[in-house]
Amino acid sequence: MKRSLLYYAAAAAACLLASLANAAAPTVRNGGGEDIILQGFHWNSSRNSPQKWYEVLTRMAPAIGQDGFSKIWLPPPWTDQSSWSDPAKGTSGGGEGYFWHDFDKNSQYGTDAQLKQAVAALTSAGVQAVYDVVPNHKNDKLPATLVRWPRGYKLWRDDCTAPAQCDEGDPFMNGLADLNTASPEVSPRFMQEFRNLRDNYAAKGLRFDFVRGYTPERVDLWMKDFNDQAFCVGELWKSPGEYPATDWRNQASWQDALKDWADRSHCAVFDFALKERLQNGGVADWRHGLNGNPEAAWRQTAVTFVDNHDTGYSPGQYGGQHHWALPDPLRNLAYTYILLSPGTPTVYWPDMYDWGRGDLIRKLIKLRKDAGIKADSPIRFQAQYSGLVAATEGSRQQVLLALDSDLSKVPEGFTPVLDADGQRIRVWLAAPATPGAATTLHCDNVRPGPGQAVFAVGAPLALGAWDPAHAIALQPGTQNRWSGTVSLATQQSIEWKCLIRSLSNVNEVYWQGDPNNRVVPGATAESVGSF
Ligand code: 7SA
Ligand code: CA
Repeated sequence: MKRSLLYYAAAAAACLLASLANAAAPTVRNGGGEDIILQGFHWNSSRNSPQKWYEVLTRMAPAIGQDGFSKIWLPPPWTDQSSWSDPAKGTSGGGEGYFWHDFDKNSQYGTDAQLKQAVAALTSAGVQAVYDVVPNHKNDKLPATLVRWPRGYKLWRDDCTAPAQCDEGDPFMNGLADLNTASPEVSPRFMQEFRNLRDNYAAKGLRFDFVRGYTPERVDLWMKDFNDQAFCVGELWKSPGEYPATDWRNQASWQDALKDWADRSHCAVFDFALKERLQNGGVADWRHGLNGNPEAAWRQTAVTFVDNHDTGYSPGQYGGQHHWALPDPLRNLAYTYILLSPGTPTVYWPDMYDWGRGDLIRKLIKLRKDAGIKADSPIRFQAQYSGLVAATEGSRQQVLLALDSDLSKVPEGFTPVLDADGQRIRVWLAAPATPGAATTLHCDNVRPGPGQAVFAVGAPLALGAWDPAHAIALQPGTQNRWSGTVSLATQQSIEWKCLIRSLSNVNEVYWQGDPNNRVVPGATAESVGSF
């Protein structure tokens, strides 16, 4: 049968649409990778007085926009009239939104009308609203009108003979407040409320609380209904040791568990792998966050932060919760790192507007935006230096940062742009680097003495910028040849030399004679120098 021309045109159009749809379907709903997020509250914001918190947000909206934030993470909008006290710790609280009992938006943060006013002011300042939502549990002790789930019919976790039948994840505390998110009554009711936030409260994204308490697939289902392209981020705060011994994640890294959740939910995820390194590692170990992963597909899922309303201090009552606070001397370094590296950075309200770090953070936000740093930007760490030395490839500029580092020489072409905290923070800019190529360097005819070894030193940062103390160590081969492979920027001629250097004294150095060795990385895969 002869097919009409129309048939083939229609088929081609269908293919094109399918490919466009595919292209449009996000691998991860991270907002496009250029966001800078402000956490728009702290632990005591619901107790703010005399102004209600939503009034503070309305007043601050223009400044928040001018400071360069593209999104604001708002507290849970649902009414929470709970109150609790912990005599052992001498603390009390409630009303922060995480033990809500109804979808009513008149909360401790302000009235429904004040919420709409705040979001309107933020939207006109160019700041999109991301709402914190808490589907894992609700306070069933208080009467509700908009959400009525009577006990029974497997709507609650504790409604089942085997609670696991009515819960897709962990319980919050003893689980008595946990909802059965898989129930055909519960899941659609949340979809309806998320659409309400989208249509009537300008919700452009959602922050999912306590995602350990339900499945990532549930979050994906809700996001497909809310807006398949919109930003979402999950709070998966669960150390490997908290998974059952039989669960693969018990033996995996924080990064692996976070990436698994992001892959299954197609949402971004707070970078608790970085937070764990900030807390327990040295500055050099900060490279091991999800945002510093060698793969762009991993980096782009990370939403980085220094502290939040749980981990950090908060102005006011008891100083907030401070479960896992980063000590003050490291905070400016940590903000420099997250704002000048991949992932989507989040700034904690008090650091910006209460504790005087705003000027530095504004400078860092401007540097990030001018350089064109995005969630999936490449980043190269130079481990031969102390502290953290990293070069982030923005689309417009290369940003070199040195934190608590002994880096002393920088290559030509790098312009210093920031020097803070008594030289603990240094930042340079350079033209975008060309892609790197693995290049093997050989040094021939070398006879290092006892306690000596052979190194390669040269103009690029990766070869120590001609500083013997940060040259690259080579490995011994055969016939007095020592070799090493390093990634070097292509499309340019690079000069380098062989060195014999004492292992115990970086100043005891024997240089290869002139001329310098030359190589054009990418054009040739190796280069030989000889003593
Ligand atoms: O310890 C910190 C870290 O140290 C590091 O060295 C460790 C880390 O692993 C380690 O390497 O992190 C651990 O500790 C974290 C903090 O507890 C854990 C983390 O998994 C664990 O590894 O994080 C969990 O707790 C956070 C607060 C959660 C995380 O998702 C979760 O993983 N954060 C979010 C969740 C909630 C709850 O929605 C919010 O909690 C956070 O703001 C939000 O960001 O059920 C009825 C009921 C009974 O079950 C109880 O017995 C009864 O007492 C009700 C009553 N519970 C009350 C609580 O006792 C009271 O504290 C409840 C109604 O109100 C309060 O609960 C607060 C909670 O304290 C507060 O943090 C809740 C509701 O108001 O709001 C907040
Ligand atoms: Ca649960």
